[in-house]
Amino acid sequence: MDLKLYDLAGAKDDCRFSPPCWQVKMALKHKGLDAQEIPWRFTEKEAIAFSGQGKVPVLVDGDNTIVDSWEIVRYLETAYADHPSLFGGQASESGALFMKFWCVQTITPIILRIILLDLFQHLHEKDKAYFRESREKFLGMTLEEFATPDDATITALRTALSPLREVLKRQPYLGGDSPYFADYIVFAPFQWARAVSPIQLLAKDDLIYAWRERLLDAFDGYARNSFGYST
Ligand SMILES: N[C@@H](CCC(=O)N[C@@H](CS)C(=O)NCC(=O)O)C(=O)O
Repeated sequence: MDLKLYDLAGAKDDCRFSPPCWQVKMALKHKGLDAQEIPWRFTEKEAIAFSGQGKVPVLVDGDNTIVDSWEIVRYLETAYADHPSLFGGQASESGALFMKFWCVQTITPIILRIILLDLFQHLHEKDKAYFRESREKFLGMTLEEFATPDDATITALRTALSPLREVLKRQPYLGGDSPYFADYIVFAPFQWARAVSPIQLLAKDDLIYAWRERLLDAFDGYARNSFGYST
């Protein structure tokens, strides 16, 4: 087995903050697979040109190159069907797909407002101008205008997370008694924040905090042992 994962890094090689990369890394651990995690910066497009596009995660598995977190995870589920399942069936795969879009459209944008300036500080110097230009074009405003790392935004995040909290009142994971891929989807933006920002997103008595702690400890503390702030 020769798995390689191109993984977004900041100024420091071990500062790994990309949510889609975190989804894939947790999925690999769930499958019991080890990959060489190759640090990659936004402006190193030539290093992943072989994949036919310019974004990470990129997974190389022998002769196969797979891009896009969702496609990578579906590939792993099929190629490593005899390893623990990430979905457990078609219905829960569909549920995870809903979770992906809920996260990307509702949760990630609020976290971005909170951590954006800290994130910018952690970028490699060679990425900063590209990041500022591309994100300001996308946002239609400067990073500083978009960022609101204040109590009101943290409250908005905690309110938006209410559906997750309701599930966790009834069971320890979205997957029931144990995590499945949807858990890693929602966990990933918390790893994004943890890698770059000291801001406390969750109250310590929140059920979501306890769920995040369990996932930080999963796979022998794989996520907890990654570079990040104790939040
Ligand atoms: N749909 C893709 C999104 C991947 C993506 O946006 N990756 C970001 C890092 S989080 C990236 O590589 N961006 C490169 C760029 O903005 O130039 C997935 O889920 O894999």
